[in-house]
Amino acid sequence: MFENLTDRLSKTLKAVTGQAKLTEDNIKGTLREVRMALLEADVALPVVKAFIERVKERAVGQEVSKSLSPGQVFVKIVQQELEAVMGAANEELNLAAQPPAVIMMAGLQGAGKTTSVAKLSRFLRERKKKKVLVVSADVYRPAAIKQLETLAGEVEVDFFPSTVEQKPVDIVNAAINHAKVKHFDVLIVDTAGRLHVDSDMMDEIKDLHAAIKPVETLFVVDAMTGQDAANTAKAFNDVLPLTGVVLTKTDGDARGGAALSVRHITGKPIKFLGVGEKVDALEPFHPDRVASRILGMGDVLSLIEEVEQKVDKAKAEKLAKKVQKGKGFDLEDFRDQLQQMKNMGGMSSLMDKLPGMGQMGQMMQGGNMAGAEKNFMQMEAIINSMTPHERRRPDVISGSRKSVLLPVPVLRSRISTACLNSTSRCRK
Ligand SMILES: Nc1nc2c(ncn2[C@@H]2O[C@H](COP(=O)(O)OP(=O)(O)O)[C@@H](O)[C@H]2O)c(=O)[nH]1
Ligand SMILES: [Mg+2]
Repeated sequence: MFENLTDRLSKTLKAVTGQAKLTEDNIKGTLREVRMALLEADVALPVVKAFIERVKERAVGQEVSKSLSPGQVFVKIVQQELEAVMGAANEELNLAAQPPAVIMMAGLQGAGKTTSVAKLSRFLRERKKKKVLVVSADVYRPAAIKQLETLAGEVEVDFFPSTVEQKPVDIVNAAINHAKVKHFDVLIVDTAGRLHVDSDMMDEIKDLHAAIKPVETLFVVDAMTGQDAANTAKAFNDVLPLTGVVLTKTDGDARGGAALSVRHITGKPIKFLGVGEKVDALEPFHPDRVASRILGMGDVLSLIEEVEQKVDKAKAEKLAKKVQKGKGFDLEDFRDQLQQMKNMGGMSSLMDKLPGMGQMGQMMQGGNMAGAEKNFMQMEAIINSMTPHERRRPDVISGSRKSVLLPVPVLRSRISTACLNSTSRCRK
């Protein structure tokens, strides 16, 4: 999902990350690029405008953080605003109701309602340990009822039978009674596809909603319809009080306009993403993770935050000054660096969070990475075993301990220059 948008945005933002300074000019240029990228991804215009406005407002006159370059600050703002536009945090289903908690699905023909009923049943049964009953109120197509029955069998939840001769309200009331008697936690109601301009069909679902009072009314919509997904959701929401959106077919959507528009346009959160045809292809929607994915940054923002929290900025500056003054880098300094890296979760954790490094990290995990981490630990132990004098004067270190430190280029040069000016103790 989001391949095109990710491509465009990460290129644009890469250019600004390196900038030492953010000026009105380079912000303007970058914002223009971001705006184009969003429009090409079919994000709704009001969303694009509001987004750009917010980023601009925050980026100009942004206090520059101690640990981040202005370019990085800009990327962080874009990330945070992407999250904000999509709705800050994952919104779970609200199932706090007298059982059965009724969930009603609504949407256009072919949006993925029936498939999503099955996926959601499976999710609730497996992950939330709920006893789930499903029922079809799609009385216009006999095949639709049969489809739900088959899917219910596949995900191993109970199916409440219905026929095309029945009225939707009667079907669902009977299912609710059955669920009460049999102690089901959740009842999911599948409905027929309808257009928001079809007033008879909209009246039908309004009446059904009023009669069964679902705790969740989910609008199921195809991500590939882009900003239209948000507009249709809004039109439905005007008639039917929706509690959330299931965005389907995101596996086929390279643009991402729907994911970005729905919240802003409808005021309702996306609660789940459909990510494939299979019954397990459902993911709770996490705006923060999706924002990272869109920026093609892996989880670099957590990394930035970690650097801010965990790297001792004052120590780093002192070291930089020391090195600049030609006082050199001793083993105390090296140990500090090792410890700071350890604070951040070690090398493999760093690699994992780097953009495009996910796979590389995995490849290295088994071999080189583990070896490197072990080396670092060994070095730290050796340095810890030294006297403060030895740490400041690596030249006095004797042979076997020295050989462990020699693979580190910066230490090798320190040790060998020190050795040139030193006594025989060093030469071994
Ligand atoms: N690739 C993909 N296909 C999906 C997804 N959700 C549903 N579909 C497909 O969309 C088509 C219509 O789904 P269906 O549940 O019958 O739609 P309904 O008319 O709204 O009930 C079916 O072929 C599904 O397999 C999804 O997340 N990804
Ligand atoms: Mg259906």
